[in-house]
Amino acid sequence: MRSAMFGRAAGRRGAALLSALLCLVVAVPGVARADNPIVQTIYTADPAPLVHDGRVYLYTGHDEDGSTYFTMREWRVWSSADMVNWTDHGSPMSLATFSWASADAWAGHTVYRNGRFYWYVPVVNRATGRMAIGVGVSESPTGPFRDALGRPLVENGEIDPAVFVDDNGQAYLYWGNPNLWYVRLNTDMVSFSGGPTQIPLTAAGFGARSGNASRPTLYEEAPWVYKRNGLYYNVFAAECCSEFIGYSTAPGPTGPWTYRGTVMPRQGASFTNHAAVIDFNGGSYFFYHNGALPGGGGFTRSVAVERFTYNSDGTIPTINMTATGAPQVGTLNPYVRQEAETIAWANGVETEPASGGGMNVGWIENGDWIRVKGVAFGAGAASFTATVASGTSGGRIELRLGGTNGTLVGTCEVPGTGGWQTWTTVTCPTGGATGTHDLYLRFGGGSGYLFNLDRWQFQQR
Ligand code: FUB
Repeated sequence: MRSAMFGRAAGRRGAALLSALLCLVVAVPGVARADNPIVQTIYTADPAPLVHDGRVYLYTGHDEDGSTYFTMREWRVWSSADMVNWTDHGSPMSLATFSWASADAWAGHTVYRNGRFYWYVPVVNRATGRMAIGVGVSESPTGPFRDALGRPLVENGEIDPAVFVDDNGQAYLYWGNPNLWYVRLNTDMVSFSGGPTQIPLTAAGFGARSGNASRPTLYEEAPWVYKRNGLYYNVFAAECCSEFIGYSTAPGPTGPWTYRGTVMPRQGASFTNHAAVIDFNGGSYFFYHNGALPGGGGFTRSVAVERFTYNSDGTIPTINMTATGAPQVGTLNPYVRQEAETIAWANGVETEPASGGGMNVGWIENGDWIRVKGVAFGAGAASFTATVASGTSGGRIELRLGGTNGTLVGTCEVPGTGGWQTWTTVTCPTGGATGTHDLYLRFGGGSGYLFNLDRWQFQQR
């Protein structure tokens, strides 16, 4: 996966800029630091979170580096139990999954039903040249996903599928730009009853837009439909360009909709936005995208998240983009195996598929670092173990608390192992790691790429 944002030559410029942006804050121990956007190793777009078994699985698109259009060839999955440390699960679905698709791996949505995960995505149908909606299916939230049908589920040249399953089991697929459509899905989730139906785009339902006779309402694209306390919500991208996020509510899943106003104003250096709303562990979360990473913009976007509280009447407050993001839910346990690609903030590194499954952190150079937030050491750690590989002569992992120059609680030397996927385990003693801290894995060594890191774990005193 050497095409990531901070890949080899060009990527170093991005990494240097990101370092420069961050050093102002990381140099001061104890100062809160940006956690948005969620992913720093690649550009991500079009968030679609799913809560399952105590974790949030975040399905995204992937804007290619240097893209000057919505150049997107694969989808990505991340997950978190605490909303700040996100595990990279790589790309379990791409255009190649759909033999009939030729381009545009755009905004999708994943739902769980019948023991399976169904991922609805818009892609170009090679045979017709039109946007169509396909369905990936997997028994695991992290895939791999396969084509459920071998053909589009539905095709009318419009995009941005979103699925809502009502309490009575009836599922609805919504999608559309410039129109807004729905169809009733059967319980198999890959067929439907009746035909696609247009939701009337009225000013009362979706707000009035002026100066655009062909698009008389604010509705643009990206519907996200859910139900809360008996009220149905449709949160959508409004009035391109640039887009803001608006929402409507209804007494039923098909309307009639009433426009309720702005959720997120036009902000954030991307002319599109794309929202998703979930509840997790007692909090409500609003996902969106912007152009906040170095090199970011309308075609190089990044997914971010904010926590919010509904107003007492059920309306959604105005939510602004922040660099701080959502607070951590709980802590991270360092005494169980942690994947190296579980990251609150990454500086200079990338990820790639590991030979033994999952992902590893790679492209590590002298001075790069990873922040893992809210690590609960308790009474103290005695040692640290990491699974590493190096096709050169290795380097070292400095374990620091609170900042890249924070208290050094251990240093692990990493040897050359004869290959970037030739894994070995290194262990080093640690001292002074007690209580709960942000852990910085700071990498050091000579020039060039030093080593890869697959996983790590502390041992208790
Ligand atoms: O990412 C490609 C397109 O941009 C999505 O399908 C739209 O929602 C907009 O975010």
